[in-house]
Formats: sequence, structure tokens, C-alpha cells
Amino acid sequence: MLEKLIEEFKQIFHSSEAIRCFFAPGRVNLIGEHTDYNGGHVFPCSLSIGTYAVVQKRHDRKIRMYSKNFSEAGVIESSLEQLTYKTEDDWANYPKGVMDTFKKHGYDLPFGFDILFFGNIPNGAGLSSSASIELVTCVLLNKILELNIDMMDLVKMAQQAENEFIGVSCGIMDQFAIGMGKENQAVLLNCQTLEYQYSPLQLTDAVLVISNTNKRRGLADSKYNERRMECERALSDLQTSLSINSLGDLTKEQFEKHKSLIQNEVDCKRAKHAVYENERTKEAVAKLQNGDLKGFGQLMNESHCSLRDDYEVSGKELDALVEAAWLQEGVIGSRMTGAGFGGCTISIVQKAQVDRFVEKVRNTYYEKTSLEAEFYVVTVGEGARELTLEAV
Ligand code: NG1
Ligand code: MG
Repeated sequence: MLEKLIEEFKQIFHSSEAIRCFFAPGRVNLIGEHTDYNGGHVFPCSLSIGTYAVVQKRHDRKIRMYSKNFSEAGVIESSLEQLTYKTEDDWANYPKGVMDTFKKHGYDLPFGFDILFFGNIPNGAGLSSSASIELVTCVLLNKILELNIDMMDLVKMAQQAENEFIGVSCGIMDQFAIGMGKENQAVLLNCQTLEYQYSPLQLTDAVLVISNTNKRRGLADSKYNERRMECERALSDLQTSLSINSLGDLTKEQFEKHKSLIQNEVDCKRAKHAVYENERTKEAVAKLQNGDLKGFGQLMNESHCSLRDDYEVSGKELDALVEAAWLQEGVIGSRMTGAGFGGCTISIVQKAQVDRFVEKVRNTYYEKTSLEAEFYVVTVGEGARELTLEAV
């Protein structure tokens, strides 16, 4: 595949300089949803699908970028002097945002680049195609400019680009999982302290299946911000009597004892999810580490119910996919993943049952929603990196 991308690169850009290739994965969160911005834990892993970037230096200060996924847009041109957000530049705002953030951090970008991007993760489905483009850009700048920035700092710069340049106030989970991911491991991240711990995914007889509802996440942005506000209100009510920094500081027992401090009933339900989901995530990882995959799966199912009933970020399509999955033989666990309102679900399924699982869930989902679901059996790959051409 890399060879083909390099050929295409040469056809689009007059190639005169050494060509280098980079990759950043997509990510999926196994459990710990809507906990990152509540100072709780998440448990994501990086995928072996993601975003490729083929790059060469330029002799001027132009940035010329082409995405194979949005070929109708052609080559999008900007310059290092004018890295401004433009609606019409669409996907190209992500790499521009990263370059702008590097400049804000005082890193001099002495020349421009020609870049071809290609992503094999579905866009806008909750697998973080945007953070994947951000991180691939971070790594290519870091390597080509020989800056030697730590991956953890690149992760924070990518998040800053998303927050400030794109204007999405996301937590750190996506960029972290994509930058710091390791093959066949998921990572438990404390989003408050940024302490993390890798945990092997011992899925000998099982596989991870991502199912895309193909329902666009229309409400996701506005509802996402609404949920953040509801949790902040609940937190400040609790802080009138408790000295805590975030909902992630509370145990379930403490929450039950003090929840009457929360003035608004809806805020209370949202906070309950944040507290319970955080505890559930730590519990699930402990089970996984003890070889109890079944117990892990049950907690994935409980996570879905909590997102559906207390956090109210699921929806007819996500529920239909998850409920269909729960009914199948060989299903260890299934839940929505990402912000919700559409996008994807994640299931752990026994290897021997996967084909049947896909067929049955596809049919049941279609009967209920008249939508075609897509399925991806994914493997857990390394985080963002340069690809050596010898490996082609
Ligand atoms: P998705 O929907 O996968 O992009 C969003 C946030 C995460 C996290 C999850 C909910 C963005 C870019 N990412 O993920 O930080 O809060 O929702 O767990 O908004
Ligand atoms: Mg995104």
C-alpha cells in the first residue's frame, strides 16, 4: 500500500526531495466513556488502521496538501505565514492547526512541505480520524525538523491544536491513545494526573469488532458541550461541601452519600454516570489483568446501559446495534464507543463466531433501522511513528 501511495505522491507533486512516510493509528475506547473531561479514567487502544502521510520538504514556505479521501478537493495550498482556520479547507485545518501550534511553542518551521494523506479509518465515526491526522502531522514535523520532542508533549500539542485552532474542547484521550499506543496493549489513563499503565489485551480466542451505525453524529457537538456543563454544575454543587477537583475523585459510595447536594436531577444523573463509569473502568481493567475477559465484557455492557440511561448519549441506532450484538452467541461484551448519538460500537466476540455475528447483527440492524451497518475486525497496533521505506 505504501508503494502505491508513494507513486500517487509522485504523480501529484513534482518530487525532488527525499520522500518520507509516517503513520498514526485511529483509536477505540474499550471502556471509560465521557470520563476524560471529568478527571476520570479511560481505557483506549490504538488500531492498526489509521492515517498515512507521504511527505517531502519544499524549497519555499508553501504547504501543499492532498488527501486521497477527499480527492475532489484537489491540492489545498497555504503558506507558513498564513496558517488560519478556513471552513472550506475542511480536513486540511487539522495539519494546519498542528503547524500553527508548533509555531506558538516557538519551533521554527524553516520550509514548507508537500504532503499526501490517506486514511483507512471511517471519518466522523468515533475512531478519531481527526486526532489521527493531528498526530501524524506532529510526528512528521518532529522527525523532519529533528526537534526531538517527547511523544507526551506531542500529544498535548495535538490536543491544543484541536482545542484552539479547530475549536473542539475535547479531553486528552484521543491524542494520547494515538500517540502513546502499543501493539496488543490497551492503556489505562488517569485523565487528571496523566498517569498511565499499559495492559496486554489477551484475546487469544476473541477479536475486537467495531460496527459503524452509519448514522452521522449530528447532535454530538452541541450535546457534548451540554453534558460537560451538566457535569461541571454537578461538581460545583458537590464542592460546596466536599474538597474534590473533579467527579473522578469520588467513589460510588461517596457519591451516593453526597448526591443530594446536587440541585438539579438531570445533573445528578450525569454525575452518577461519570462516577460509576470511572469506577467501572478501573474494575474492568483489574478483571482483564486477572484473565477474566467475561467479567470485562459484562462491565462493557453495563457501561452501555449507563450511557443510555443516565448520560443519555446513545440513540436508536447505537442501541439497536448493541442490543443485536448482546443476543448473539459468542459475544463477550458490546457497547457504544466515543461521544455517542451515532458513530460506532465496540464488541468483543469469540473468533469462531465472528462471521455469524457480523451477518446476524447486520440483518437485525437493517430490519430495525433501514440502515446498513459496516463492520471492522480490528487489531491493536503501535502508536504514531515513521514508517521505514525498507519495510515497504
Ligand atoms: P469521539 O466521539 O470518539 O471523538 C469524544 C471526545 C473524547 C471523549 C469521548 C467520550 C472529541 C474529539 N473527543 O470522542 O475526548 O470525551 O467523546 O468519551 O471530542
Ligand atoms: Mg474528532
